[in-house]
Amino acid sequence: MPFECDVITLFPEMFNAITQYGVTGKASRNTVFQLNTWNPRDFTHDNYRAVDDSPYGGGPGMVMMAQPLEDAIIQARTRQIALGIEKTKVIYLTPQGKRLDHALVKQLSTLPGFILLCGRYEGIDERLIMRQVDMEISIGDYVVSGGELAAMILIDCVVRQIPGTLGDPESANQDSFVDGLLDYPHFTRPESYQGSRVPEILMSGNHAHIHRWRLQQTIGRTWLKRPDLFELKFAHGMTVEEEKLLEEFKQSCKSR
Ligand code: 4G3
Repeated sequence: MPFECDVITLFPEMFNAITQYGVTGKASRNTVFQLNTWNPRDFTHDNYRAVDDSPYGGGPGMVMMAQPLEDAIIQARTRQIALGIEKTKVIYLTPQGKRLDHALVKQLSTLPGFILLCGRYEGIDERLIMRQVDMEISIGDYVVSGGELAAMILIDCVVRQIPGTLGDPESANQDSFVDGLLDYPHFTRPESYQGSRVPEILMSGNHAHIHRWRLQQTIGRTWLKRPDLFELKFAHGMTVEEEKLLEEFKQSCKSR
């Protein structure tokens, strides 16, 4: 059964970016996930096909009206129910939502599907949110011009966790953040690029040494670049081996 992704959006063509390209494009062609878009403009009844209006109370910009959005969501819900998904979740992408992280991505990837609501203009009539939205998610503390980019980031994160998306079943687990730490550095040919050489240990063929070096880079780089993640991960202390790897990393920092 594919992961069923229904999206409420004024700009359905934007989602070609994920259904046609790269890892998510392949997953779409292989029906790892199915994406359906619903345009609220198709659910308007006036001659102008208006989906927005000026805000009560005044102020700049426009607000998305509840009715076209609600009718689009009901159609999306009906389709998910027809596919056997009885209690789907409607997720609104908004800066006010719960911050997306790897744990939330993992949780969402266990669902049979979801409905994503993409806002434009200054936002959406609050009564639509009260009536239809089950969860609010934010991709980070910044604002983009529409919820579409946020929705595509969420879909990409979730789809790559679904078995069958990535060639090697291990590759989703090899990533940064999976263990709460940053990734180690990667190198490929040539051995020497603009006078800069690949670390000797990676050429040694000694896999125990290579594994130890990569673990050291993972711990060291997290300590250096993301002290917040480092604190979280090692709040209850480090093993003797981890301490040793970090001390050695700090020494190598000083000597360059
Ligand atoms: C709703 C989500 C939607 C209200 C959406 C703007 C950033 C995020 C929008 C609003 C968005 C995020 C569309 N920008 N951080 N823009 O997840 O003011």
